[in-house]
Amino acid sequence: MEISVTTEARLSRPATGIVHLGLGAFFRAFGCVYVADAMAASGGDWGIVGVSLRSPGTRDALRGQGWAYTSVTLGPNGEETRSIDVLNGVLVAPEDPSAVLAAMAEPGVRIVTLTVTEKGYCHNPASGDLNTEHPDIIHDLAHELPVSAPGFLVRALQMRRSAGLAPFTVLTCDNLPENGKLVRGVVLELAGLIDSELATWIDREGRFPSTMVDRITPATTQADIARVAELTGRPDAAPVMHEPFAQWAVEDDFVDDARPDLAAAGAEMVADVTAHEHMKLRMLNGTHSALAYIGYLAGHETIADTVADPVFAAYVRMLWSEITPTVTAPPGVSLSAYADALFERFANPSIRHRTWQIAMDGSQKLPQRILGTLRENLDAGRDSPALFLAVAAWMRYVGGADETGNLIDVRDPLADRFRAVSEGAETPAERVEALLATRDVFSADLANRLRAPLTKAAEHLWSVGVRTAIRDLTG
Ligand code: CS2
Repeated sequence: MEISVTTEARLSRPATGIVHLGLGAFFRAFGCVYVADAMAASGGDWGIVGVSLRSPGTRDALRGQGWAYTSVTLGPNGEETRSIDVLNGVLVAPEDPSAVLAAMAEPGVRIVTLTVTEKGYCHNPASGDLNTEHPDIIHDLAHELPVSAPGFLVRALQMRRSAGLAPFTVLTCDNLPENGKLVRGVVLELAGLIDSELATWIDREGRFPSTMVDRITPATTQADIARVAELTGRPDAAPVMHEPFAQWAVEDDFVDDARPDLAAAGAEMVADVTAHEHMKLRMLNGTHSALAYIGYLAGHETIADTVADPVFAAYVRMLWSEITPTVTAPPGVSLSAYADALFERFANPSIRHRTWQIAMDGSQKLPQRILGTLRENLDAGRDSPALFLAVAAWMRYVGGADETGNLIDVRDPLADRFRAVSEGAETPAERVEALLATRDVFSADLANRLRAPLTKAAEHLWSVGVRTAIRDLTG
């Protein structure tokens, strides 16, 4: 009896329509939930095969539980759990890259979604172009079995073209501006270096809608795993913990219109996502990064702890006042209401989102989160002391030691370079000068314009410490 129930459940599973590259907690707390809701509302074969591009941890944790896992909504008044069962399997790319390509080349697969983080696109963060000196790209140009996300996209599209299939839609869900255009650019550039006819075909037939994704999802901890077992009465080796809020704005531009009914799941299907993206990247992610460096240096472990401190609450409000003049509100949105809602989200005490986690990969995040805003404010002659202080705090942070001399575990593709450069600088002004020379982050022209205000901010930060510097700013 039990066996036949299991068999029936297996037979009725939706077939795979999506391959997801970069199966971290965020996509399982976000995209998988939307796809589950879309299928519950309107059906369709949109089962997901997840791909881990590096390590087997997620696959190993989920395999024993039939790929299902618990999603936990952390509301201010308690937790709600839900079982998410849309994964049809998880592949680990370094173990078997051909299996990943074969999955992506399946005729039933119509969409490849991505959350590979900013650095996964192998682009130059300052220019957005493919970084052809990136070791993974050098590898992927020399071998047919890729290691990079752009490499997997290009080789799988090449297989589909040879098989006479339509391309899949590439749906990026990373926090990058005009993320569809960005991934399209790196894919076309890489394809062009491999086979120019392939690039022409992708250019003509491919679709790369941009998206704005939003749900705060801190990394799952051992304590979370224990808590979920307590809540549900079942062990789960890989639950995901997230806030109640979720927003997905998606450009409705898919190959053959083949997609799950995301609108039925609450996604906003729009013609142009730029306004949503700018608002979210600058107002949420920009302040998140600022609070991460500032909060970390002040000894705060999480974003919620940071904004519970009145000095820092005033600081984040000041950041929004500097950011909003550069943001055009999407239709029907009030930027001040959006900021108020963000403050509530940051303050949610159930979300233990570590400042250290958000501080990771600053070299890949700063350009779109903070530097674009600074550039526009400089152009318009508007001062941005709170944002300058945030960049100065990042400069302090990447030096690898906090204000009391404790070492910081800096995670960033450029961490070694930043540490070396910082150690060679004797004064804050020298540190600013040396870090501004990082062309992957600061264009030469922006570096020139930032030198004076950043030096001033850094000198003040170094001399009085982060808490006083913030207090001096916010009054
Ligand atoms: C955060 C984001 O880790 C980070 O850099 O700023 O992951 C943020 O939590 C999400 O973009 C919220 O949607």
